[in-house]
Amino acid sequence: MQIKTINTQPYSGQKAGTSGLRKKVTVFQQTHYLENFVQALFNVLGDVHGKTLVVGGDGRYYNTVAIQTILKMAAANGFARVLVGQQGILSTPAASAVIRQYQAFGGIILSASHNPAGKEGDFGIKYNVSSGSPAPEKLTEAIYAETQVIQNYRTVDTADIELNALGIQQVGDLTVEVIDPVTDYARLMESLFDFDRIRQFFQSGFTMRFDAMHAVTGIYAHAILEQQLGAPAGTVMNGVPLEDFGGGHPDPNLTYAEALVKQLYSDNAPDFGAASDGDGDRNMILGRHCFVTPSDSLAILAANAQHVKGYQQGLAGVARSMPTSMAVDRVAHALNIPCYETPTGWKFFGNLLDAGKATLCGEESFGTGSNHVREKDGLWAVLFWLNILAVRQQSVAEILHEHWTQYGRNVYSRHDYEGIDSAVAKQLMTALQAKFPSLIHQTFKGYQVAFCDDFSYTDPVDHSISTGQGLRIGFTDGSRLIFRLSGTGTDGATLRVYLESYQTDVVKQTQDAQILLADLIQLADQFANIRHLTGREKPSVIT
Ligand code: G16
Repeated sequence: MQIKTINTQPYSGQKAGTSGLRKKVTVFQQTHYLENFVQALFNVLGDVHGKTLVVGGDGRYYNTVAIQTILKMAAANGFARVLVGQQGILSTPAASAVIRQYQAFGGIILSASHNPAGKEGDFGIKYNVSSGSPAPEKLTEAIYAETQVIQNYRTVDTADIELNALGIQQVGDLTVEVIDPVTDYARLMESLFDFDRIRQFFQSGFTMRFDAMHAVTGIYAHAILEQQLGAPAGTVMNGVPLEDFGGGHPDPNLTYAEALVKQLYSDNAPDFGAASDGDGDRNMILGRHCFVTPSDSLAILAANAQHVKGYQQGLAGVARSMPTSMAVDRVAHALNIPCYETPTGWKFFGNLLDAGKATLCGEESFGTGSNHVREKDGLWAVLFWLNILAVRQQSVAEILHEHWTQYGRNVYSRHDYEGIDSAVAKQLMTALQAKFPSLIHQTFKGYQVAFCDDFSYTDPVDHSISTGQGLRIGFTDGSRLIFRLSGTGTDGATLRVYLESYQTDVVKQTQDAQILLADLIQLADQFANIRHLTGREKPSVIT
């Protein structure tokens, strides 16, 4: 088969954000845009002869077009084998699991996660290394540098590869194996959780709704929840993956998973509700008339890990991203295990997991996971909760409230201002940081400022340093205000304001977070001048 070398010119801005390169589909459709990025990646990887690559995506518009391009380029660049999900499908955690199981050299995941899909929507590409972890910053920076000097790319002249039928095909010297996207992942889940017990739990009348939001987890949830665990048909809603995710925004939060939330707060609500995102790595947990914040969910999983077979030998440690509430820190303290605080982005957990320093990790952005893969894992979190519920035979609300009684409640909320002008967003952050010296040690509404900084992180394993990871204002009672610009959006900028206080009064604990945080919400506006600078009266999303 003839290898063709095609001349090209660099595109500016092929820089990975919090999780890979995410752009509008129309940007990816530009001549050689995807090819440039993929060749830059292959150039940085060096000699890939004899190596195995995993390829798959969340099924959004442009997924299979991109996969055909990548397979042909993989053949031309010398890979020996590519494992690709049937119809080009692999959820992000499943891709991580497959990379690990088959000891692949790495994997390419096509996804823009929770960002909307379709012709006018977003597309994305990211590379995961042999541990199954998203590429570290050193690698993403090297890829970016390569995109800026790229002169040509290599591909082969061949017909499209058949992605619908399972099995092996040859593309020149490259072996392409189309694999079932669910099988390996489902087996891994069965090794971690007590499927028999969960099956009995469903048989005893326990009810749940899982909202796949017309995205990739539909396939996994139908197979695992309904077929393997015997949940009644209809448990999975919006379970047919669509190229445009049904026109929705597959972000499992209280705003975008509104239909599910309504069901859980209705008179005949099921016992348990959960949702996942576009590529299956996020999760939202709901009980009857109750919402569990991702930060609380992480703390509860850590506190109950002894009930779950895959984790009952104990946790080596836990890790959370900096803006995630400190609820899990309290559990770690009680368990006498370390708790690590990392910048936002799952890639920062990779070294801790590889080094055996952390077993469970989580982020406020609806991400929870463990050392079973190197990505956050939506369905895994749902199964973890199901296992705990089946063992404890209590409702979600009972478990949550007992947790708060024991550890206190880290009252938490995130306010997002989406699609604001990028220049305004930068100005807001610069002005806020400039104010820090005037805030330190001052008292506002009874909150005394203990520290203000721009979070930076030194990785305890490879000692790499990441700076500029979010502005923090910490108060003497442990409350925090954090300001960060999103690294995943494609429209203007998104300002995220994270609010946290600590409440030990068991009566107050059950009040609405927005009420408990009212003073901090006002202080955030006072310090950062949000309404004035953005012209927004209120956030676009509150979680
Ligand atoms: C990605 C990363 C997450 C991170 C999130 C934050 O999530 O994988 O680790 O917490 O971005 O996004 P932002 O920078 O917008 O706050 P995902 O699900 O989009 O891959």
